[in-house]
Amino acid sequence: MADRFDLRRDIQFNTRVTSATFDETAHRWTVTTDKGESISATYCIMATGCLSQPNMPKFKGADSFKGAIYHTGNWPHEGVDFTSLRVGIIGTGSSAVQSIPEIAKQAKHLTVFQRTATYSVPAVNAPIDPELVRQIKADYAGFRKRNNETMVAAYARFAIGDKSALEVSPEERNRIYEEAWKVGGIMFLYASFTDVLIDKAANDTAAEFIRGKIRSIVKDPATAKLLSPDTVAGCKRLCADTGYYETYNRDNVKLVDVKSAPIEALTPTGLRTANAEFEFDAIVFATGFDAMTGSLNRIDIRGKASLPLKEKWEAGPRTYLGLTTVGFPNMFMISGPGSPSVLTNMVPSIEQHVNWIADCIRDLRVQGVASIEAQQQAEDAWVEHVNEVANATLFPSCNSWYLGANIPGKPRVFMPYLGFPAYVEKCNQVMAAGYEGFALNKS
Ligand code: NA7
Repeated sequence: MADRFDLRRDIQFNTRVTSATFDETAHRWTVTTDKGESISATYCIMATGCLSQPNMPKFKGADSFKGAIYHTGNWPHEGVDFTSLRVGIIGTGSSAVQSIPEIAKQAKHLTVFQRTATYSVPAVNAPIDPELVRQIKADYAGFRKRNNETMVAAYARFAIGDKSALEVSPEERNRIYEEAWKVGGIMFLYASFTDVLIDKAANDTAAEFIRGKIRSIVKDPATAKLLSPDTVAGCKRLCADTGYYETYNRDNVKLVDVKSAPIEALTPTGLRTANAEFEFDAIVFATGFDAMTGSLNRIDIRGKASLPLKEKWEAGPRTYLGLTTVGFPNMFMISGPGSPSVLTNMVPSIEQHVNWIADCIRDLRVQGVASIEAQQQAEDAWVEHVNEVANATLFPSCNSWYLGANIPGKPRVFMPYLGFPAYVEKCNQVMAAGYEGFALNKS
């Protein structure tokens, strides 16, 4: 791809950006790197990722463990061989449910430390049926257009439901869930019915369906019970797995509840919970990310009056459209907080941002605009709107990373914006109206 589009000349590898500072007189950004370079640019586009800053819990004795430590978000490129090792894994989110079945196949023994049970549906990963590929390729543009009209900009492998989960008979509901389960993928929650993520009673039907599946798959009733969540399904990101629940039927896998007896410390030979000691050769942290703001806050970004972004966002991120933030002219974010980002299929979301920003920069050049900056009123209204939409759903009802609730001390703010089509329309309107809500500085 890089060669085909002749991109290599614009890429500098193995470089960490350490700071980005806006010069109000020159209307330019100065970016410094860990290689000691200083680069001047008119625009600064932060394409730093929503889930790229790993979260490593600060356990006591963290450095004392003599074995190998891995984080699922920093996996060694050369791979890891767990053959004949005793392995512990912390966490049961998406990264864990994908790793656990694979590690269990290799390891001598695998202990899973679960704090909060997760809902997972079968991923049903498989080669795509050639006939489906042919159909998709016959109408790529139509395929993408149809997907982009769904709330999450994704393809559902089954007909998208247009009914409430509560308006159909229990038999019909079960049939629809069963079909979505068989087909696979997380559209199980987004597309089976209209209200699973809005109405608690509707959500309960999906939650109970998944719990039923857990009970039917996991042979040991105590393990099945511990694996069964009692929270809102999909409030924390729904997981998709390949043989996750089945893995607990293996003799070499054990599930340990660390909600009732939390992990207290790492030790030279393993780890200690409030009521037991465990010995391991390797420990895998599947403990997630400082999502959406972590990778931005890691860089010393300073806008007008040298205000650090981190300070501006002390009480939570504030943006206009998730693309820009007041006080930081000519800085754009790709899939920033306040944009649909992680609640969509990321590829169309990122493409929409890239296209919008590219068109915006073209317009600014044509019009001789030196800098663009979101206006306070527009930002405040957008933040309020993002919250209003989220509060009409079940999403704010649990301690998810969408809310920053997985990181101690992080402000509790629902970060992504729900609803891709409405968002795209809003961005297009803003542009068509001559960048409504932005101040364009010509000097
Ligand atoms: P997640 O979904 O944030 O999962 C992290 C897991 O780690 C989750 O089960 C946490 O339990 C657990 N965790 C975190 N800290 C601890 C401590 N201190 N003790 C015990 N357990 C802990 O991250 P993933 O990498 O799996 O997935 C991130 C996204 O990537 C995913 O949502 C998809 O969008 C793709 P908790 O639930 O907080 O009790």
